Amino acid sequence: MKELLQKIKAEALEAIAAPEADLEEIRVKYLGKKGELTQVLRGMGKLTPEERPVVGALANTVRAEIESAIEERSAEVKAAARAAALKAEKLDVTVPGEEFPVGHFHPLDSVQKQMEEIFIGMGFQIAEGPEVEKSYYNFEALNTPADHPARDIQDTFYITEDILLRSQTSPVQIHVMEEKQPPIRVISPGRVYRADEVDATHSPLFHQCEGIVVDKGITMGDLKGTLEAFAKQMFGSKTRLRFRPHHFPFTEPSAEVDISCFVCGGEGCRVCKGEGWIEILGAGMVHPNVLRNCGIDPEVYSGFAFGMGIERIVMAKYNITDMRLLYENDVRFLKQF
Ligand code: 2NM
Repeated sequence: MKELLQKIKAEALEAIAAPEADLEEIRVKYLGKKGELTQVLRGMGKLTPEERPVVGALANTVRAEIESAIEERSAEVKAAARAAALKAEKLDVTVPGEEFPVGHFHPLDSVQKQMEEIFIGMGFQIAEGPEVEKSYYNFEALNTPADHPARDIQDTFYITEDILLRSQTSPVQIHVMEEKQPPIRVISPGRVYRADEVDATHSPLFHQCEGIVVDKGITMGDLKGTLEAFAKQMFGSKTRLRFRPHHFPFTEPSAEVDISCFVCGGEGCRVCKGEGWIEILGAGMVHPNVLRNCGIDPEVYSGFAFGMGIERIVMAKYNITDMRLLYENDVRFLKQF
């Protein structure tokens, strides 16, 4: 019987050591309820009382040896599998990442946003309105009757005789004033249209940001202070303003406003074309007729208004000499801003 046990042990250990060993199958085959070792133990009844403990002890040793061999091999197999998995999943964290292209705002949008933030910081609200307007809101309410010469340079696209594409964003402000009494502090950025030929400085579609403040006791001083605060934030803290008398039908008095050149500081350079100044906006005190048209009493309230072209500011800021570049959406151009 001892020889049988030794034979079982030798076979089992050999099977366990085999390269493709199925350890569970081996365990069942040798140690299971119907396994070879169990069969031997069952036959122990036939042994003499002297032999029994000796064979029993040997059987236990053989069982323990097979068990530990299985365990050892099983640990080896697991470790090998893990090592293989780690090798297969190896991640080289030093490999440079794949570039993920991220877009950014168009310069017209980023400048408009910057303007909005500056005016919001001064207590203004953003007002929006339709691009298709009644002629009344684009012209008549703004003290610009049909025979007014200002209509020529503001010529726009007509949908019908009295519905048109707005040539300025002031109609938005007319709506605001019609709907609420002062205090009013709004800006209206957005698209506007004019019947202009395309060239380096003109486009039938462009962008404006207009603003209006109406309250008791608003003066030209408030206009200058507000625009100066805007210009210093937009173009730099050393920026100075210059007001030149002008005419707009919807403001009285009116002015064109220049900023000191943000490149040369006023010395004269390529950007300001040697002038030292760059024209950026129009402004004035809201005409009493305009206030009256909106149901606001000019004897009680006064206001200032201003308007600027966003393209013009983008072009000055980035030294762009052809406005068409802003609409062509050539990525090689847009990438630069
Ligand atoms: C400008 C220049 C001056 C303006 C006037 C108004 C309103 F609605 F109050 F009448 N809004 N915007 C205005 C004034 C616009 O653009 C060059």
